[in-house]
Amino acid sequence: MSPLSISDHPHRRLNPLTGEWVLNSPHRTKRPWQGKEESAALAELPRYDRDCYLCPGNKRANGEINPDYRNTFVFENDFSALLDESYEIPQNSHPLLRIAAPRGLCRVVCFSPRHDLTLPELETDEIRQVIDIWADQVEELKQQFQWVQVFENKGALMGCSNPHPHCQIWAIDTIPNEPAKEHRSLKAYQQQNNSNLLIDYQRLESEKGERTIIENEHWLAVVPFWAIWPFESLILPKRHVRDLPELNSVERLSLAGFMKRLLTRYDNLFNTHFPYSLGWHGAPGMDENGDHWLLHAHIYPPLLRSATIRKFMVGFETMAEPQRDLTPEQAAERLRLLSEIHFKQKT
Ligand code: H2U
Ligand code: ZN
Repeated sequence: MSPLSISDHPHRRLNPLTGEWVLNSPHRTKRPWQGKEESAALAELPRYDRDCYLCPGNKRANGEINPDYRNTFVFENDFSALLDESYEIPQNSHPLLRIAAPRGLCRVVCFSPRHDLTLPELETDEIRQVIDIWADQVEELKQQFQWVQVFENKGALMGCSNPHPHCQIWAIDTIPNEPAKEHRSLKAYQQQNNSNLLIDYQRLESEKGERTIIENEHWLAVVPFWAIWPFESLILPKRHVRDLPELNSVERLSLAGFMKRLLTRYDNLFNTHFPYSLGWHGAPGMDENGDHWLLHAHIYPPLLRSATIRKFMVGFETMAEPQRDLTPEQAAERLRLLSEIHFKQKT
């Protein structure tokens, strides 16, 4: 038997946050590519779009008029997926037909009045204001709800309906599937090792460097060892910060510049506004002790080879387990080699 090489041989990697495996097939990257590689034409967007329901002064679907906001703007989602109402669960339902009735609420956060800018194109102090809003919202909603999910769904490929820079916040009085898996794993690791899983992981990656995309005094961005999406990444703080509100002002400003650099690299990879789902995870609300948590952001971008060629989660992946060809180390290296000057500024 020859020794396994993780850059050449098929192998599985374990995600310690979820307890799930991902199949890596690095030998397949050597196969010829016969698909199309075209770059997507970028739409020229106006600074203000009178048909946009997020632009300042415009009317939303429910008839409300947005204020003439100058920085950020938060409103209750007019089509909230969750409602802040309680319902009585019908008794004696069949155990195979279980239901629950979560209480919650949904908000939308506009990052900027400018319709034509994306997060990495904002100034650092504008991104800092977005971070403050995230932290304030989490702080407020954690008083009432167990889980507050801040997420940005960016790009038509991700099903985002509007290019106006915005994110969503959903608060729910239960811990949903993904954070629940992390919650269990982080807690078990803390109990077994008397140490924090993500702090240990951050230190390990910082030392190794092979999966690091960028790093500064307060933050680290890596393509995680167990990444599923081709250019997936994880943003980790270097201090034991449990959730967004705990970030101090130096860390917030540092994060703003850090996110600008990181997201600019993503855009420069295929000269496009790189689509993704980005979301923050941190200690749950209510009376949980959250010491086993470390605040982090997951970035899940679907693109694989160009602005138009995406990875599909189909076949073996939906039927068995996720699989990737490009290794996390190769993905990190590609992101590391890119410029931090946004491609739109160059042209
Ligand atoms: P996405 O484009 O990221 O899906 O989100 C836009 C959100 O904005 C979506 O959840 C809400 C939708 O419900 N929305 C309003 O609250 N008011 C509107 O007038 C249109 C869209
Ligand atoms: Zn707009």
